[in-house]
Amino acid sequence: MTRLKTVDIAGLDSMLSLYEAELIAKTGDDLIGLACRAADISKGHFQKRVNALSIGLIPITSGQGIIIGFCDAVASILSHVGGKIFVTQKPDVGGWAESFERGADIVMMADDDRFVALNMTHRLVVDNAAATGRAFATGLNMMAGNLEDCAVLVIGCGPVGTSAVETLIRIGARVTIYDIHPSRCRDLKDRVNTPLKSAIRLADDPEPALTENKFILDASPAENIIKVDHITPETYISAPGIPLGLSEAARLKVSNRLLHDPLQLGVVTMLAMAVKHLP
Ligand code: PYL
Repeated sequence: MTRLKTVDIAGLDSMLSLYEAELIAKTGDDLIGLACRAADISKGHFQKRVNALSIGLIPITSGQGIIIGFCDAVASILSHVGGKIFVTQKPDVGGWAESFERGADIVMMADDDRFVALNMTHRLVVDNAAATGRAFATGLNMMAGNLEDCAVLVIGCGPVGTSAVETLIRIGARVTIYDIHPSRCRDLKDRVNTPLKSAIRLADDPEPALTENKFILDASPAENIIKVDHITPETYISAPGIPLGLSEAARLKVSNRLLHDPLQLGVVTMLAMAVKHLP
């Protein structure tokens, strides 16, 4: 998983309204709408439960340590969609103690390997990678109109790509997967939990796959893997991968038929998945 840098999330809070207006223009719905569709819950269920929730964000110092602005960026996204959000004064154990003292219903934190939302009352764990894969696959489906029976290329067979493939198969898309490490493609196909896994095609060369597929989900950290010649007027790209895998010319050519953000869609979808089973 690529580690975000402070520069990736700088100004995210002040740009949220503009970001959401662009999301509505691309997909027809806002952050809550897309996240609820990705989590398969109603907006009413989400808003009724989220408004009653207290959510604690705990900075974590393990591994490469704290990313300046990370917890504040997550807090600004969550505040944008509802709920009582706080970032703990202390990191790690002190943050856990504060979350309990302040009665947090959900606690969120990230180390170098995982970013999770923990539902304290129902002992549920929601992983950002799983939520992000669902969100960006759902967003691609919304941008494109309907991906049922459509060919979709997924680049990157890690946790985000795996979740995206499962979501796309549930939607009824015909999925081709590519990863720079072929074994990861085979592992994904073995790991994907769907009876339709046999329908997944494996690409060993990205070039023909990028030329043949008009619908692309890039869940890889590869830079400049999607080039201007791969873009047609019918191309739609959903790109949870960081950094963005399009060349500058490709990004300009695909115009607004591109979904990409460092945190927004995955964080709101985590929250939707965390409240899904609340009574
Ligand atoms: C969750 C993000 C999305 C993309 N990459 C993931 C990442 O950067 N993970 C590392 C997060 C570290 C956070 C740090 C802190 O500030 O608490 N431990």
